Amino acid sequence: MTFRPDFLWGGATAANQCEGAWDKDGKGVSCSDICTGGKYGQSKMITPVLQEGTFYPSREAIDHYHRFKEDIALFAEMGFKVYRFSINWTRIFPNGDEAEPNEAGLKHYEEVIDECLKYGIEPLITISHYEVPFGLTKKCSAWVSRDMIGYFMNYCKAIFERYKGKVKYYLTFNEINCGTTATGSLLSQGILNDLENPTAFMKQPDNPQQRYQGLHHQFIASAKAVQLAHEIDPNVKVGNMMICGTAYPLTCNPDDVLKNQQYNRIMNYFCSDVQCRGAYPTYMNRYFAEHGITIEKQPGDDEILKAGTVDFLSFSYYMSSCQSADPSKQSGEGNIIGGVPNPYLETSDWGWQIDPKGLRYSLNELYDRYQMPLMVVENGLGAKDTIEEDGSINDDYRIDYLRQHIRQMAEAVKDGVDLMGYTPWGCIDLVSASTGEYAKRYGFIYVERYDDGTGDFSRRKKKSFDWYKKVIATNGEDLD
Ligand code: BGP
Repeated sequence: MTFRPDFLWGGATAANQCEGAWDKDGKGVSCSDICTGGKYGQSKMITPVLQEGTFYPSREAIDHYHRFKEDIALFAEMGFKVYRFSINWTRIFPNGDEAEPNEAGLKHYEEVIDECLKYGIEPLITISHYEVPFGLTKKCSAWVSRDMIGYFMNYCKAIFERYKGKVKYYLTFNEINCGTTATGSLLSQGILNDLENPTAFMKQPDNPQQRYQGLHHQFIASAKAVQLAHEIDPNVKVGNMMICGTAYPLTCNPDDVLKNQQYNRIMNYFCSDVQCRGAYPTYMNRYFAEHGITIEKQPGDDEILKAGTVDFLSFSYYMSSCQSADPSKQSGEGNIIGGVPNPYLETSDWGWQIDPKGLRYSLNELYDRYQMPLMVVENGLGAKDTIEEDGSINDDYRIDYLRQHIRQMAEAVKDGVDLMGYTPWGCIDLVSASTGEYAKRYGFIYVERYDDGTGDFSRRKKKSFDWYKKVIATNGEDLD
């Protein structure tokens, strides 16, 4: 058997992309709630002042808030061992800065957790997945301010205490390294400097000084959360979560190789170096100096980072890219991680380059570097699905994508990587984070909801549903 017997097969979602019920039971407004719908090639908009008559996909999303029992029953039918979901911070602290948590929010997630446990599914909770309270953006520019650490710790304390004994696995910040790019400003860090006018999501004004200071605060908050979780319940394991944007040098020209090394350091390693090793890597000193960035630290910060390293490393993996030192090489459109297209790879309908072997390569690189258990907590193919006349959805392209990636995970395990689990993204169709649309579907379960606001939210199994069920039942041995 290739995968360990307790391998955590499952699926992943995030509250802002699936729950809907955006203003129910005392929930406040999150940074995702001010984003409109968009589509490939047409950026969604950030509207700090909500606009009447505009389509905001997170308002209803796929109504998982009201239908979680039906959805978890379907996950159980596939044999899930784990369900990765996020708690929407604004259900627990609507503006982020209240003294007491909102009981209705705590109760809701307790019901979700209990429903998972009923089927023997481990809840894996992302504490912050693109759901920074917009109240904190307005109050203090969110993670730019050190006050955020206190607000975040109140939130962590409330959920760690409430779910003690029920939840074993937490992730602190989804794709924390998004904060190394301008695209992460709002969703990852809650930074929005113009609070009056709409801004295109794909063209957010960039302020690296703010982003890197924000990251420092997130590192401290994450380290403190790891310690607090262990104090409250020593059985809990806390992981970090990064977007794994593996890059290759476009050519063997040493200039490309160096460019690529630098890219990988900033994009892929910086945050994990801090969170897994407990200290800033030395290569950042030069980067900060050359980019005019000064990180304001307080006495004791270095000790906090050392004491709060994570128990495991988790990451999303969708694609890879190439780096070139030649400025005439154009960046690939749609590849959110940027970079030059790889001539050896195929590209999805949304411009993401499909690279299963890159997953094996990345798992090996990460394991060699950190020697800690790894978990692939997002992976999948965003694609258009069609309902056939007989009602079936034959998503062979998705099965093929997942099969190839699981094969490469198996190779990595044979290479010696300690892999804990796999939770493909959007195990049920949901709203896309980058484009804000329903049409980009990832699920094993189809949801009848469309970008024009029609659809009754009903669920139906795709062909991949039974395929994944068999994969889980055979612990990844039968991928046909
Ligand atoms: C990651 C996010 C998810 C998810 C996924 C797919 O970046 O953590 O929230 O959405 O990517 O991306 P998209 O929805 O843009 O296709």
